[in-house]
Amino acid sequence: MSVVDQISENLIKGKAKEVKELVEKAIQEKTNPADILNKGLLAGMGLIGERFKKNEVYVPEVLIAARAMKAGMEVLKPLLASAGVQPVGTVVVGTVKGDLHDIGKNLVCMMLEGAGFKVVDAGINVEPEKFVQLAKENNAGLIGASALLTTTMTNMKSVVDAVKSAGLSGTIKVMIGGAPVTQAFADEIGANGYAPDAASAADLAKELAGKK
Ligand code: B1M
Repeated sequence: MSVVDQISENLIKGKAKEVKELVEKAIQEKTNPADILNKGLLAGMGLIGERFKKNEVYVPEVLIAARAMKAGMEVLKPLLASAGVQPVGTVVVGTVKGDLHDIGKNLVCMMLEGAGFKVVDAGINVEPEKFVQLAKENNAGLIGASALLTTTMTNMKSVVDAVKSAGLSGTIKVMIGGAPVTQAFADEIGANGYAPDAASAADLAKELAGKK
């Protein structure tokens, strides 16, 4: 089995130490950094995402796999920049104003990173204008808003409106998700997309970024 396949396999099993060592080995063997990323780390994370969508694995397995991916990324990141490997896109992710739930939002961040995005984590209780400010500062084409309360999901419309008010509807797309959120709600508030879970959020982000 090639070293990139071993990286992918160990990532799926959540073996952070092994993934880090295998990435180091691949670098020593002069494997192309883009292959280590795409065929090793991202391929493994993609498979975990597929299994998560099918309920074959659950939140803990995804978190452990994401930790393994981070261990590999720490070694690989400096090489990616010098090899000219660009992220798929940049996305600002946060939980909307008034809402402190962040477990789902953090999962979404991890799956987006696993899909090759640069993720700017805005945190929780994020003001609509803050989403826009961070998107502008980081040249992000996407905002991801999460809400877990029926009382705060209405603040997602304020995020869509803040993007509009800044005159950026053409350049910044807004995707939403969270337990009480539905596609019908996304359509109603004029969001660009809705995803029911973290793995689907990564698929949707790629679609919205024109990478799928
Ligand atoms: Co809260 N809480 N909570 N809570 N809490 C819920 C959401 C609730 C359903 C519990 C209940 O009553 N049965 C209820 C909401 C009711 C409603 O609005 N209809 C509720 C309530 C009422 C409250 C408080 C108001 C309680 C109180 O103080 N009286 C309070 C509100 C605080 C606030 O936010 N202002 C509150 C507080 C808390 C804790 C702080 C104690 C804690 C949060 C800890 C934390 O996040 N760090 C908490 C928790 C843990 C929950 C439950 C138990 C679990 C939520 C969770 O993390 N799920 C929840 C009940 C439940 O769901 N069983 C509940 C796991 C997570 C992986 O799933 O976040 O849905 P989820 O994310 C999924 C998808 O939704 C999707 O992908 C994720 C993974 O696949 N997704 C996206 C999420 N964001 C996305 C964004 C996307 C795309 C997909 O694109 C951008």
